[in-house]
Amino acid sequence: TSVIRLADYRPPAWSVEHVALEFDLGIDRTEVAATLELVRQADEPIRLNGEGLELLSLGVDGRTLAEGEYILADGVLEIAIDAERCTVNTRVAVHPAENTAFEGLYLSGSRDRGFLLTQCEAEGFRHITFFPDRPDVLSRYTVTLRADHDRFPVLLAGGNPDGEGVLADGRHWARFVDPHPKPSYLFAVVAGRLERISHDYTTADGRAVALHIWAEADVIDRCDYAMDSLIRSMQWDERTYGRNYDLDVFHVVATHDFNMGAMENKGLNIFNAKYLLADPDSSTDDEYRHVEAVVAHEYFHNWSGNRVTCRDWFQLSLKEGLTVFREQSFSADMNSAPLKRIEDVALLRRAQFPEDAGPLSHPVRPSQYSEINNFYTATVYEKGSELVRMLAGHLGQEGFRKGMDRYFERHDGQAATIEDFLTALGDANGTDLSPYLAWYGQAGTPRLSAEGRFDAAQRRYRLTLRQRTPATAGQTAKQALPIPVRLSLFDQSGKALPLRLEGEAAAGATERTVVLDSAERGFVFEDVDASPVPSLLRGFSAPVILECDYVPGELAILLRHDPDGFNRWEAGQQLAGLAYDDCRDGNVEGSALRAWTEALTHLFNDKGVDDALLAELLTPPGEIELVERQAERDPDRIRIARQAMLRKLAQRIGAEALRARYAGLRSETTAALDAPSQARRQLKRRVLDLYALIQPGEARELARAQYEQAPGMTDRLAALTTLATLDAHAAEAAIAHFRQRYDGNALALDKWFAMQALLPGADALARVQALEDDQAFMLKNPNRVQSLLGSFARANPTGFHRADGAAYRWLADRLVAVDSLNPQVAARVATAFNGWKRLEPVRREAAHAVVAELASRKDLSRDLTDILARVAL
Ligand code: B3K
Ligand code: ZN
Repeated sequence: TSVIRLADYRPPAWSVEHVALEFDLGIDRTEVAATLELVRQADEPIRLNGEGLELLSLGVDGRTLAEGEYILADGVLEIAIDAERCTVNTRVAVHPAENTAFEGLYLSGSRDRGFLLTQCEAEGFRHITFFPDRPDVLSRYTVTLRADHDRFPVLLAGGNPDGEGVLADGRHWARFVDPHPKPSYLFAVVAGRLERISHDYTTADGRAVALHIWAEADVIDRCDYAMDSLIRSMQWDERTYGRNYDLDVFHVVATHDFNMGAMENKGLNIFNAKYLLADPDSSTDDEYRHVEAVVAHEYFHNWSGNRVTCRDWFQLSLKEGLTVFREQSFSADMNSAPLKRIEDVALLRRAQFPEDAGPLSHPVRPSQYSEINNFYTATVYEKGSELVRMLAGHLGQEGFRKGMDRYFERHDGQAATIEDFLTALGDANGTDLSPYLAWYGQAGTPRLSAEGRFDAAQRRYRLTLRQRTPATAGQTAKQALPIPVRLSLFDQSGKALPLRLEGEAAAGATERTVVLDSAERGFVFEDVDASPVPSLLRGFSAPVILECDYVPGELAILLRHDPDGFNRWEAGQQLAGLAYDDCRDGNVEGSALRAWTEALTHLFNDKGVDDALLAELLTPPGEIELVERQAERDPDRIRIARQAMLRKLAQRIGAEALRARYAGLRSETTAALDAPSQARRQLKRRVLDLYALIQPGEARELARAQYEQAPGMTDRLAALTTLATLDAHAAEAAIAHFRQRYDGNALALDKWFAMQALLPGADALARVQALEDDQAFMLKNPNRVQSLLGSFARANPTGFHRADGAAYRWLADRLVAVDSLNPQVAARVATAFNGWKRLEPVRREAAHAVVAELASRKDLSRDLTDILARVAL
């Protein structure tokens, strides 16, 4: 397969000033006529991308080209021409109902009731028409849709409406004009039977905007929370970044058939229903927050992505890292900032750190790819956001806003690079941010080690910071990066000390940021009376792994006294890691295990601790994160050790206290969505799960009762999970009840599949195989595949990594089947093989055989082949 390299970037040889598209829509066959106004930029032929298109006619400046006057090969239509400008006309046919890859124009739902829609990012537009399908070609679009009125009553495209009318034979038409030049990946159309909810919005700069959320009739009553989230997102971007919406209409459409979360098409966002629909009876609290976050994310792209887009796909994080950062800030403002930070850091560690440590590791700005769709990764998104966060921290709130204003002003209507971004932020603040560029080009998670030495005679504390980044796949030489370390020093009573660095006149705040910009540096703090406890990397000020030889008692001090919720949690996570080491080593009397259980018991009994924070504190790092603490990776042993530490904690808190707390939380049960109610539900779940470790019989009865009386999905699904984890057989009746209660509710059924796919242990595979026979299971729906295959392979370590390799062989077989329908989804699930090399020898051998066999096949898609080739290396 051919490799695309950043170093080979060349500007487009022809630009497209205007494109007029006319669609004659049909489920089996759609014809697309395109008129491109091209302008020469370099001495080269016109090259248009096109894949899977049936070319019906081709003309230049009104003259039909004969065969021989153009070359059509390898997905490129080449036309040699002398003129400086020209008009190219093409007419092609495509076949939406046959498109199971969900890229380009395809059918969502059934033939007789479903609707047509498009997905273009990254390179789907070339499946619709011939075009220079690259993000640095920005054009104005006029789109005309024609279709049968009864079958396709609603016709939508991005841009402002520009007329509609009736045609002969029961057909109708609608036209849309988008005044903002955009790249082809932001193009979208939707056509079919859809209902809508609407809201009249006025932007801060006075534009009247009609907001419409569209969905099929059976789910339209579940769109209100999305509309509420959209309005709050628009107001937040006006307030926080001074960014206003820029068209007269904004459409959002829900589909059950989508390869990813959602898509920011200009003026016509399209959402996976999972991230748009919400109601208390079928959505959990987490899902409500996801809807809010994804609606915001796609809306924020209107500026960070659409008005300023990417020059090439290597710059993907320019829009994605930045937009994730904006979305995270929004969610922090809407909810609790420390809890949001906990959630984000936990996700980074669970999803990005393993990616960065394995064969699929790549820099936030990759230097090469063979399939760009495989680079919509946790590294580009989540680590990319962490890099923006470091820049924002460096500039401060006001400076960052000034820098963003400059970036949007300077690059509005352009396709920009990551250098452009850093330069604009730096210029607006009179500072040079280029040292941070190194973060974008270097893969791997830096290890930050910290060593403190207290000098009683001098009343000084010397903190030595060092950094080192281990070699990653294909990148062995690593350089030192600028690592901002926000820190405080606490005395033994838990009081934060005013900080004065050597050479400074007076002590300042109790928290400050130092930057480690070389391999090693020492920082000397003056006027320190006793050996302090350092609190480092506060707020997770850089995406690194901190290595600091804390004794458990020091972490216990931070866990109890740190006034910041995030740092408290972080101290707890570090202490839990040490407690895990004790359990792993069979050291049940270990001092870390004791310190952890004691500190948490103390917090459990402290009525001043917020319910949601307590629930987080009671959750140690998950099985996937803990593999890092294991030389020989055996998921069964990891689970056993983790369960053992949790049982110790439950014993230390005590059955009586757990039961009483559960009863208290239970008595306040409602389905209300306010933060305290959500927090109670979350804590109740943690408490019941701890209780189940020491009183399984009683916990089962409590879970059963909670399932039956649950007022909403959060309590219902939590109870079902607890019940099934305790004893899958005893949970059968409840599992069957849930299945029947939600028959026909696709999103609820996805949770039902996922819940069972995640049940730990060697019999998980048999359970998953039985679920494949359920009537509601289908390989052609990405959400269903993710909920059963994806959950099992990516998030059920003891189930997937069965020592006999049976689950590996089963997954390989399914991947081939999924790949023949939908390569993007197959490739995503295949990343489950990411960590096979570091498994213990028996599992490693089993996985190796399967991965090598798969990787040698010649009949797989480019998407899946690329993942397998890198994983197998
Ligand atoms: N930009 C889209 C992702 C497109 C993925 C293409 N394979 C969603 C988002 O990040 O907002
Ligand atoms: Zn995005």
